[in-house]
Amino acid sequence: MRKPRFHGKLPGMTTSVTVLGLGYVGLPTAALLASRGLRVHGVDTSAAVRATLAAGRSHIAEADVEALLERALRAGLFTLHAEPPPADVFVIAVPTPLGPGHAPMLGHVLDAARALAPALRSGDLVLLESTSPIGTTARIAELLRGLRPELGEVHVAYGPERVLPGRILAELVENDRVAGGLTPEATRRAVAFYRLFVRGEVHATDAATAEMVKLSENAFRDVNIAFANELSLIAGRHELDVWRVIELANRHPRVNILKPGPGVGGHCIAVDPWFLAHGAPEAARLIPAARAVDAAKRAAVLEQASALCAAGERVICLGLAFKGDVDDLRESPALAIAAALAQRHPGLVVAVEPHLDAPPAGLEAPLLSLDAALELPGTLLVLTDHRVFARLPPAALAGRRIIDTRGIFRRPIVPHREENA
Ligand code: SAJ
Repeated sequence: MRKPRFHGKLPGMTTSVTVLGLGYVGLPTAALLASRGLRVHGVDTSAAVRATLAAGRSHIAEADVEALLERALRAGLFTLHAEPPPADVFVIAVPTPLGPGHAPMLGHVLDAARALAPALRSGDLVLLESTSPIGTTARIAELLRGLRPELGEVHVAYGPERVLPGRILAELVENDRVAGGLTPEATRRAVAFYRLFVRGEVHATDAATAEMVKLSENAFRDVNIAFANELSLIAGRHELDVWRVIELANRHPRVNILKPGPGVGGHCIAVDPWFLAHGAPEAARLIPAARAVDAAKRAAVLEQASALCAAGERVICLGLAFKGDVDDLRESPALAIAAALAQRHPGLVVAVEPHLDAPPAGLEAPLLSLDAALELPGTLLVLTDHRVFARLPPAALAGRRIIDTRGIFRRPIVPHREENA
């Protein structure tokens, strides 16, 4: 049974929240908080982002965020700022990219902490949500103590986001959440804050555990996708259908192999495992190995397509986004493979990405609509599992060579009995 949820105000009567970083996590979170009646100050260092949002337009393609944003603006509950205004709670949701040597770059997080320091009051809660190496929350607290030594207690906690791009608003509300403070009081306040809008359970822990939980989730996924990709490489050597192998292996009650693909993309799963490995390099063996398998899978797809181009064949790359039905190109294996292929074989590569109007930076190949591309002869290289590709009728594919890295054109599962019938 679920515990009763907190529906009232926070201890200390929270009425206002300042959200630093209005990207894929910060913007939906800010809009959701405003929809719960809280006064939300949105802070972003980009004037262009602030102007777009102030006009009621979302700069991220994410279901329902724009409608929520418009309502929040109309209600006067969401305002935009270059510098953080005072508030009861500060939420930091800025990027933490990878730097040279796979080292986490904490510059944006530390800048955000420095920026909010002048607005801090004693008793405020500072909540870090950015994916961060273990120990970052403690570092923020230390930084704030150094900048505002005269303040009484400031509560600092970590509350990692777990939302899936494409379903962000729904998952913000429905998913369980982990919240860990540097002190029991910071944990209590962080848990109470999330219970204002989270319908899933909110689990209390300490800050460092919460940091490792977040990293473990994405590393788990990366290692398991790498396993599926390794199987696909092995099956290829034996000329076996890896999809069939996985389908049948997954009929075992304790086996659940993920899907192979052209490699892992996005700003999370391809990046976060390094945050774990970097903190304890001598202990981390599987995590770097999974990253190496990912690189090997990307290279294998590129070589397979490149061999066709070398023989004079046109290759039509279906999809550039890092996964199906999103417009996000960050760390996309699809884009990386298409771009490398086009660079090696100018004039022989075209791309289809229904979410874009023009080829993205780095891709020296024409971008065609799906219909226009299917008018051309050539091999179809499926790189992204967009639904619009999967729904292509068999007639549109007839007589073509297809490299289906995502398995979208496979026949539906054939039950064992029928197969043997
Ligand atoms: N992928 C495969 N095979 C699979 C599953 C995924 O190749 O079986 C690929 C996708 O095509 C994509 C990449 O992996 O390129 C990642 O996609 P995803 O849908 O697994 O995850 P993300 O990156 O969109 O979001 C992840 C989620 N984390 C987990 O599922 C553990 C999300 O809950 C996190 O909030 C998000 O990272 C984040 O921000 O950390």
